[in-house]
Amino acid sequence: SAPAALNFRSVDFRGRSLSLAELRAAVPRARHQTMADAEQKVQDIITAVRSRGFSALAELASKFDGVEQSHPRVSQEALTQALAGLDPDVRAALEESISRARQFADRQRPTNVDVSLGDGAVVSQNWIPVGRVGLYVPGGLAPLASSVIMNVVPAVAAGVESIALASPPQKDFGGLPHPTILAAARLLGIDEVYAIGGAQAIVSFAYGIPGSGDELPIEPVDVVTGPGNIFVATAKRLVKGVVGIDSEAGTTEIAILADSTAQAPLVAADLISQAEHDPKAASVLVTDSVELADAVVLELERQAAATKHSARVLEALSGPQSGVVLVDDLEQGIAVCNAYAAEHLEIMTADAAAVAARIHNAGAVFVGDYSPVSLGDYCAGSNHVLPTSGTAAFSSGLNVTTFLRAVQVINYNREALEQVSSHIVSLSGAEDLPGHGDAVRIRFQ
Ligand code: HSO
Ligand code: ZN
Repeated sequence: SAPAALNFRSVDFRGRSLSLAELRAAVPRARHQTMADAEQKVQDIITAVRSRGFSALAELASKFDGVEQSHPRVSQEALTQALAGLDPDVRAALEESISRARQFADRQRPTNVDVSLGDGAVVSQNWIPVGRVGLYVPGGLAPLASSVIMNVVPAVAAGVESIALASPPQKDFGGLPHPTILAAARLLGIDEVYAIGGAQAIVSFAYGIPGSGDELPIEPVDVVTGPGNIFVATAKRLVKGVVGIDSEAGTTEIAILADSTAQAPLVAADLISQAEHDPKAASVLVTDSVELADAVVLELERQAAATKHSARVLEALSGPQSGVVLVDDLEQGIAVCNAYAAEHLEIMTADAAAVAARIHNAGAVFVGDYSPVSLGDYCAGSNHVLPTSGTAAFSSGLNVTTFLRAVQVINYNREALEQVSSHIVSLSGAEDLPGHGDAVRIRFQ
């Protein structure tokens, strides 16, 4: 079918002084209704999976993936075969990506602290890995083998002992996840892999699935991570509290802050690179240059027509979640970007590093013409599982601390406790909790 025409919307903020709340409301965004619809669908999946376990998973695999499944666990032979059949160039690329991700992750582990607050009074903070994690790797519109790396490497660096991975079953591959995804899992030494798609994978990890007879169970996990579409992100939001999550890493977004020095062909190519993920993906240009905005629209038209996933790209670029935001100057541009809190923010301005330093809301910041999002997606060493839809204002991209908890340890001796005992008694009285004070006093009677 002929691709739709490009309709890259334009929002004009010039000459308007908008509050943070007004900026947030006015930036291009997906409509709220889409979120509510997804929530209802995911709620139904939670109910089905929790009440009917593997038989619900089989029904969902049939309905969404067109695959008939008896048990979703992928065999060791399938993992071994996938690695054996992996294209050598792709293997070399995965290995380079793994090596860079490891070097960065290994340095992220926070150090424990022991603080002495007087003789015999020590408090410590110890970073401890969670016991078991469930990692999700998308495979719907594209098989994101690189997401295996982005999930697994920080979990291993954190010291997580039990790691399970899920990715959608593929009709074209005998109901298994995509072979490149299986090969990447094998390369990283992961042997617990499931062919489960989208929201149902998140739900299976969060609640676990009991086995019966010789059917292996899926043990519940402590933390679920991974990128995905709106259904995956919604599932993570709904199971949060039952388990920990990394962030709501949903339908991808790119914002580019550019001035008149930016090169329109590069700006357009990067906007298209993320629009390619999903017809609902967001590509936003923020600029104080009308000339650049016009040049980018021409480039988008030219490049989008020629790209492989043209229809998907044009739909994403033409949606209400995409467009150009015209600003008075860089100052206002920075305010818009901080209000938008993009998953990925590229800075293509004069002195890009100085501008980047003023960004405090973004999943990840890409500085200058030679740090495109594609670099971060595959091979920068940084992580591509990042908070979307404005959640970067309060959550972080996937990293080693996603899999760690800070446990505080309190170790006072008799003299050290005695020194503060009167303060404890006073505060316990002030809070009308005298039992708290008594628990200290009894030690000195
Ligand atoms: N841009 C996606 C990640 C990805 N891209 C994987 C290609 N492969 C979300 O950050
Ligand atoms: Zn991408």
